[in-house]
Amino acid sequence: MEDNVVSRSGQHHLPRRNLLAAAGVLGLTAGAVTVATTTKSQPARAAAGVIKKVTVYAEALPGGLLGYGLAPGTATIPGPILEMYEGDTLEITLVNTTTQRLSIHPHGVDYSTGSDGAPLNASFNEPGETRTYVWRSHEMTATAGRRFMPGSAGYWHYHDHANGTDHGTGGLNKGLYGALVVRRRGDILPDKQFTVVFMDMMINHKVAPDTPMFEADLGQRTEWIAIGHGNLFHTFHLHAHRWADNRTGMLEGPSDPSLVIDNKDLNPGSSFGFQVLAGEAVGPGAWMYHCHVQLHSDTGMSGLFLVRNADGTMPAGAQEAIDRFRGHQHKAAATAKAQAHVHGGTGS
Ligand SMILES: [Cu+2]
Repeated sequence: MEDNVVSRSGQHHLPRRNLLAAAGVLGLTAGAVTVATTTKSQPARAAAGVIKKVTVYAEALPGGLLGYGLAPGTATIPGPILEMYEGDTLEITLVNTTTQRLSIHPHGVDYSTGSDGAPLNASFNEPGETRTYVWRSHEMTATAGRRFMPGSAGYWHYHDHANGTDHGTGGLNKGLYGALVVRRRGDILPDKQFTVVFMDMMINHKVAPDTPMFEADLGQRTEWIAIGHGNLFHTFHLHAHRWADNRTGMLEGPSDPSLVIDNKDLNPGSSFGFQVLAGEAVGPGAWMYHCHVQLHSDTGMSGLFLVRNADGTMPAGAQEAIDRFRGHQHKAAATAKAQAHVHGGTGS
């Protein structure tokens, strides 16, 4: 009777004699489970992160545009690069100085519905309203079965999700977007950072030759954050530089299997980033970056990456190239376009 106890949970306990016989095996198993559990929770337990508070101002810009800035009167398109380390929390207090409903919605990080930035969750700023959004992040953790849950580190982005439509289409069209970088502790920090947003037929809301000219001295570590928005398919290409198609753009060792590329799809909502040493293996000069969809590059989706000499002086031929880009080249493109229209009109 005592040998066959039914517990409160309804499970039959083994008769004592069987229990004793099985004890050795059970003991080992239990031990193994304990070890596995310890291993699982030990290696990459998230460090206690810090809470970083940032105030972001959404402001009206000339031409009916909108932008985010870190101080009143400093809004830009794209907005400021927001950064955090895995495990940290970013508390974004968004001050809406405009007369329009808007929000801030992040990619890649952790947040509750209240910080979603979407009207679906009533998460937005009314005109003139100030609201705090909380973005959390986590480090990589080991899980059972020799697998890993990825951490939050990556080249992400943020944007409005409430202006114009419930998807923030109006906000994106007006310039409410920017880069969000989540770093892993120990990541190499860059000397310079560039945000490049391909959206519709524009780069950072500009068309060549008014697109940004990014500048660095030879050998400086430049970090590129590429973001896609809008309704068109794009491919990002950078002349004379190449990067590993992984989280950082750098190979982690001689057998790192990452593809090395110099062109990558940049479609709406996606983002990636990489670090390259300016002019590495090729030297200084005026290099181009552009969308590699030909129709797009021909009609204004290109810009310049000016790699100066290591001492900051202008390399030979660079100014001529810049002048060509700003004048002649795009005049020629415009002329070719006009001629194409003329030919089309004659029915040839
Ligand atoms: Cu394109």
